[in-house]
Amino acid sequence: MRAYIGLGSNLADPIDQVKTAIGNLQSLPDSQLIAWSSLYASPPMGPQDQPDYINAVAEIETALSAHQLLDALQAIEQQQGRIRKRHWGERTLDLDVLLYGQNEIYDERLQIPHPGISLRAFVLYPLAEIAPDLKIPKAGEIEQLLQHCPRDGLRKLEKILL
Ligand code: ROI
Repeated sequence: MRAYIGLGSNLADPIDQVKTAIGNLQSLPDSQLIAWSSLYASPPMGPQDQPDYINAVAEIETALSAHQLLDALQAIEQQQGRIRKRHWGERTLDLDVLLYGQNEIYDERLQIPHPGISLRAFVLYPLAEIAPDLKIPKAGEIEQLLQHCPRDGLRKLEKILL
């Protein structure tokens, strides 16, 4: 299955956190890292008294189920010493399953497509960079969503090499 993963960090050297996490995605079991976006800096969504975020999106091909993938992503978060201080607050590393094929999954652990996708510049722009022709279940063509999504202070940084 083709899956897209959102990465975000605003604590403990966020650029390094996101780079390390993309490297760790290369070691996901039964999966292959296909593509990853540039890094982006974005003002915090949520409480404003927290540092800017570094965001990126990665594409994988995986034989894991969506829930197995979530488990594996949470293991990476833990391995990188995840700290989350408050709801909608600063965190060392967030890894979200944005899309899992064209599947729609809604349960206690997973909401796919991720509910934030179509409104969050820090998800949509990096996602469109690596998948410009993507169709998002329930939301539509990414090209169309982009046109209605202001950049909200999003800044494109470097493309990282692994
Ligand atoms: N804000 C930005 N800019 N980037 C994020 O990744 C991010 N993640 C979050 C909340 C707290 C909603 N705000 C964010 O979880």
